[in-house]
Amino acid sequence: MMHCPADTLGQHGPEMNLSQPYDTLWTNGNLVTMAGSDEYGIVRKGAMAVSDGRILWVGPVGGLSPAFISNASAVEDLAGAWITPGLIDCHTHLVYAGSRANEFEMRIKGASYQEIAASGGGIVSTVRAVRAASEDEIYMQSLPRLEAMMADGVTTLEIKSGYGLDVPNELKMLAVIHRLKAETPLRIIPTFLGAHTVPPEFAGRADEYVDRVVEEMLPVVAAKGLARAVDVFCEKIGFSPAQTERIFKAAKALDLPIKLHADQLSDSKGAVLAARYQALSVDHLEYLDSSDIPALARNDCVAVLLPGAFHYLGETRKPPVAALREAGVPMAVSTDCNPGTSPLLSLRSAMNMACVFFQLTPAEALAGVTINAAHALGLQNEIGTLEPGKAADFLIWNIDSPAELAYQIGGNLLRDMFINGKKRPCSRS
Ligand code: DI6
Ligand code: FE
Repeated sequence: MMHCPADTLGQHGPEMNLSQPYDTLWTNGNLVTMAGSDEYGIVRKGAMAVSDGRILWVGPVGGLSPAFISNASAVEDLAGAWITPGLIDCHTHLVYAGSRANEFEMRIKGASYQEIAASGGGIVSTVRAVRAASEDEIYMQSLPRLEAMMADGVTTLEIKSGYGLDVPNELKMLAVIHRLKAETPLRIIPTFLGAHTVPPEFAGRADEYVDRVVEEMLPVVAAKGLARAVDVFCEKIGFSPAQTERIFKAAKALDLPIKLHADQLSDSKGAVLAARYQALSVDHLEYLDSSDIPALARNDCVAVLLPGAFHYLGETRKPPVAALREAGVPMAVSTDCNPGTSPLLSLRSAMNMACVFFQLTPAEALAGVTINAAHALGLQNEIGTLEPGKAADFLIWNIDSPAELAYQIGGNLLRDMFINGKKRPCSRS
């Protein structure tokens, strides 16, 4: 469920002096704060004050004093438009080279994802493409994907490495991720996924590859400060729980938080293992056993649902959403944008799929791409709600109710995007 702090509407952060001049007062908006007592935290006829890129005050227009209004350098009338926090895509593999459309054709003709992986395709075919491409080429191929994400309202994007699988190529991927971070307005969070699959040169020697990840790759990535978290693909076609645990121990020793691709294609007990290591999130979870859910709840671990991969692989087994809800485990929703199992460039479409396939409510889907996605990145105090003290990342939509964000598939619903209080172009042109 949503993580709602105490109702802060109409209040301000303790360090903020409301009698000072400030940048902008947005008035007459329908604010979907995602914090507060109802599921959307709606403030109708609301106002939001923004200064120095941060939210200063949020509340009903009626609560504004004349002095506070006159301290604004600019007053913007929203004329009843709907405003939400910026959307957060907390699990993507958006940086890669090439395409796997050929594998899509093979799967439609009957081959399974596991069969394709076993015969030298799958993740390894993207590894070949990434190793053969220059940093510039990977950047130029990844940028339009990032622009498509933005056009749908994404202001924060996690991007994983994991198609390089040796020191120079993992560093090349991380360099592309950092360049996207430097050269676009998006808030980009890099994750190191050196243990995505066993590379061809280590075929049959997975443990030796794990040695390489632990002894060579992780120390370099940590020393250079290139990743905010470490992820592993814990699966029969990826790494065993024992191998995963070795990587978790090494990451913890370097003070890097962990995440896990867990229990997607089989019940490998990855999620409970990750919870024991206080993972920020466990992602996928189609095969998560209900008896493992209390461990997630106890360890404040977010369940990230990836309905794009479920759809694309034609899966039938669903994550135990009702039991996760019942246990109060926060659920996030993400595209899992990747070239093999989820070439999905619309976070709103992922929201729609989470509702249709996994029975999330539209409000839960929105929490899944705002506050709960922030939580899955460890950024719940910085972004994810419209609350005083948080970064002023917000969206103005052409909608008549917040449920429309999950209801409509495609279309241009976004009117304007603000990141750190600054207006950002959000069209693809
Ligand atoms: N996320 C992943 O990392 C793998 N599956 C998933 O949902 C596979 C990505 C790929 O096939 O390239
Ligand atoms: Fe993934």
